[in-house]
Amino acid sequence: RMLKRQMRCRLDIDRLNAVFLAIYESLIPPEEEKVKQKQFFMLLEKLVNKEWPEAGLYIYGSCANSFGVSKSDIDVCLAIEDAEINKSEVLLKLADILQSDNLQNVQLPILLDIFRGFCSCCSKALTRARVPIVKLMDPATGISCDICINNVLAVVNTKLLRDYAQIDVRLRQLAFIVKHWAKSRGVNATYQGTLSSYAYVLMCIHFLQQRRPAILPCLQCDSSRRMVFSVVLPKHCLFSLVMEIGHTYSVTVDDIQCAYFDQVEKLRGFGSGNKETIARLVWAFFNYWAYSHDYANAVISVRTGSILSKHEKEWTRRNGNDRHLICIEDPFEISHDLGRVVDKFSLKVLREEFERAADILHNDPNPCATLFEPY
Ligand code: 3AT
Ligand code: MG
Repeated sequence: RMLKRQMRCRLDIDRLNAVFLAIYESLIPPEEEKVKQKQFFMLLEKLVNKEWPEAGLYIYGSCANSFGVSKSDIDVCLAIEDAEINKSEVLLKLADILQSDNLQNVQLPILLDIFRGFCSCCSKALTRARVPIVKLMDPATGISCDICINNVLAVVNTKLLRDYAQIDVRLRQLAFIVKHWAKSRGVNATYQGTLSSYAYVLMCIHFLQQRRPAILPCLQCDSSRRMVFSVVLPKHCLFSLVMEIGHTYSVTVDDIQCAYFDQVEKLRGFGSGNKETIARLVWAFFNYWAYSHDYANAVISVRTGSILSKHEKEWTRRNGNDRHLICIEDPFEISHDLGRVVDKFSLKVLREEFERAADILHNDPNPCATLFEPY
């Protein structure tokens, strides 16, 4: 009877696959939007290079990590290699440049705000200096953009996420659905104690690393490690490949060494031994966070491709405003728990939302409508 129930459940869940894929497709930004973002970025680059010829301008966050849905804001980092710089002064200068008409025949971006609050990616910065940002809007396209200074770690973690996304399309599909759910249900706001989009994407990567067979590898694992994986070729031939995965990419940022295997084109097909559909993965993701995750002891770690213990990370008690109630290790800044914004009230909200999502997928006759219902 159990087997029958599981089989029925499998059929029911897989029936939802087309619906989830359609939602995913509808969220992908159209090509023309990407082109406009690029043009806007090139305009910014021109303006910035005139004043700081040595500086680099980088897009990070969802417009560059391939997890951006249509109409996302652009996150931009201005990298200036000068230890002495005063970030606020640079941003004031930048604001000045953006307001003065020093490019002919170009519609300049509108400066919306300069503020010293938290940049979206630095809500972690409770113990660090607050990061000032400039907010802009391109009048021609309505594109909004946040610029901050020297947030190079975010540029590097953006690359890591983008590289993971190239290995198996199910990561991008799952993360789009999870982000869409989190935004619809109001659980994607670090200032309210819920999780950032970055944290949700890491949860998805970790989850796919844990499937059996694994859908994603661990790109940061020791350079000495060999990776064995199966590739299913047409006509169902199964090949086992053994690959040495050394650290082909390595940079040091703020004294943190960021190294991993980034030749991801060699890993396409890594997850092909696992045939789980996107609908099944969405259901299993919510089920994991609703009913299987060990909130009392576990830390999810994309860096090691495993679950660590709070004990070994010394994340067993509250430290100032940082709590460790849901623990997500940053892949590079490993002392940084992305869950530290979550307090006991917002944890309850989060867990209830995970349970709600899992139960809807299990029982609701029309789950997709209910799942994304605005809260
Ligand atoms: P949205 O589509 O804008 O919701 P996003 O991926 O752009 O998603 P955020 O705007 O929250 O996510 O953050 C922008 C980037 O900043 C994403 C990631 O590269 C970096 N980032 C965000 N939060 C953190 C964090 N707590 N620690 C380190 N890097 C972070
Ligand atoms: Mg963003």
